[in-house]
Amino acid sequence: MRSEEKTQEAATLIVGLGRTGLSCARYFRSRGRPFRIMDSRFSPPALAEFRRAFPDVEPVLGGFSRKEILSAGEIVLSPGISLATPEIAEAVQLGIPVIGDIDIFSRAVSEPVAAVTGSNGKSTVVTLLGEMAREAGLKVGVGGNLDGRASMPALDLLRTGVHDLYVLELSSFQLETTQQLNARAAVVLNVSEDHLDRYESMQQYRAAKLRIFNGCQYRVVNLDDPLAQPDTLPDDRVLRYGLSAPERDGDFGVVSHEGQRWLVQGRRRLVAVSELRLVGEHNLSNVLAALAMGTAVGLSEPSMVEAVRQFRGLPHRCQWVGEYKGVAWFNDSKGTNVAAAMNAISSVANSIPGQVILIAGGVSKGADFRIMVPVLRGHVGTVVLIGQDAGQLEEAFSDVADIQRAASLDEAVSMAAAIASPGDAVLLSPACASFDMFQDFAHRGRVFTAAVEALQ
Ligand code: UMA
Repeated sequence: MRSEEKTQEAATLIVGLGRTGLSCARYFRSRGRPFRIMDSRFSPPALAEFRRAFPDVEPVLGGFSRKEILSAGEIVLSPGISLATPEIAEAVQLGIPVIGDIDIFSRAVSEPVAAVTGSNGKSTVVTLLGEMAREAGLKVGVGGNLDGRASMPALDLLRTGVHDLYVLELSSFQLETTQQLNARAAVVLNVSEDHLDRYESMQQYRAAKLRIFNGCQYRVVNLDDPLAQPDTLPDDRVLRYGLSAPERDGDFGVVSHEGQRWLVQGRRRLVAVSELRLVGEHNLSNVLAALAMGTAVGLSEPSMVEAVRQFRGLPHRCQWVGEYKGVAWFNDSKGTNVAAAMNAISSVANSIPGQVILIAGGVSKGADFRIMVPVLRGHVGTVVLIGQDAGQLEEAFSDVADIQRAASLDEAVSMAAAIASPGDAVLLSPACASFDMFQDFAHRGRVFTAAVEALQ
């Protein structure tokens, strides 16, 4: 065998040609490292972009070639592919190193990394933490698992220059292949059933999440969720948070003081709950997690508190849009099913003195809207209905709320504005899909936001 062939065979093999695979390819090329790339699909999502950027590399497509995999010097596995995939498991058994993009990332950076995982709330905490760092004047790179137009896989963050701090959202899939993250601060927000199609048990899923603490300096611990806590904790470099009054001076928690609830560290009041634009108890927990993480990476308290006050939430998820004439407006266009809409209604209702005016409707997907009646009762005075299945929602809700019908979302916003009184909130949480009137939920949310902003 000629020596160049031998080198090529033993090269790094990237498995997966999605966003992660592409980011790994770019990274290796920028370092002059040869690589091969494979995907089990014939037409993986990043193929066209890959071919444009790397015309000299022919991807192996349409299956996992055992021969290619077992002759690789090192395998970089994309998060969507399980380590239990037979060809990958065989490679592991043969001692071929199988790593992920996060391992490569953590070896490449010397700046501090704040790492966040959990079953729920990851994106909120990561986005808020990024805002806190920006408010503190840092150049911050925010990415990882985080979904959305502006977000980047971890390695792509390195292409946008050196940052003072990296804030990564990490999934259990990414953590499976992460040996030593060495984060400055890490948190598991919560652990609840998820991805059990990939894991044999909750224990296995939880174990993947807890790998986030490998080699980290500061562990941030949620006192309210035992499953999210590491099995052993050192005595120092632990920051704790929870929704109760703090037991220890450095803990973050919630207290009542003169009729107001406050987020506190120890006995120090940081920000009143009424000042937050985020709604729902789960979000108080998310804000406390971000405060603890920010403290661990050395952000100043005034910048963190200011960012908390300004934070409107993630786009289309119970996002605060504005307050006009004493009425708060929320965009929960991502509430495309009954369960999501019910959560949004109770979160908003519990954060305001008045009633909720709900804008709902669209494509019902066969849902049973009567399930929502107990949540509507006492909280929702009027429902303004839009979309093709408005009749089904009217039938379910007409005993508990006033029903209005609107021909468009713009009209629904005008009707809601005319009905609402100071202290009320108008919430778009459709409990339905959007494709009868919009391209997708994000388009629906943008139309809503523009209509609300036009009220001014
Ligand atoms: N796949 C194949 N064959 C392959 C490679 C992938 O069938 O050879 C399938 C996978 O089974 C999966 C899909 O393709 O269903 C995507 O897998 P991928 O690893 O190529 O995904 P990427 O495009 O690299 O995106 C991944 C994350 N996706 C997953 O973990 C499934 C993205 O998180 C993440 O934003 C991105 O890396 C950058 O870091 C998305 C996600 O849904 C938002 N994450 C899950 C979640 O949040 O619940 C974990």
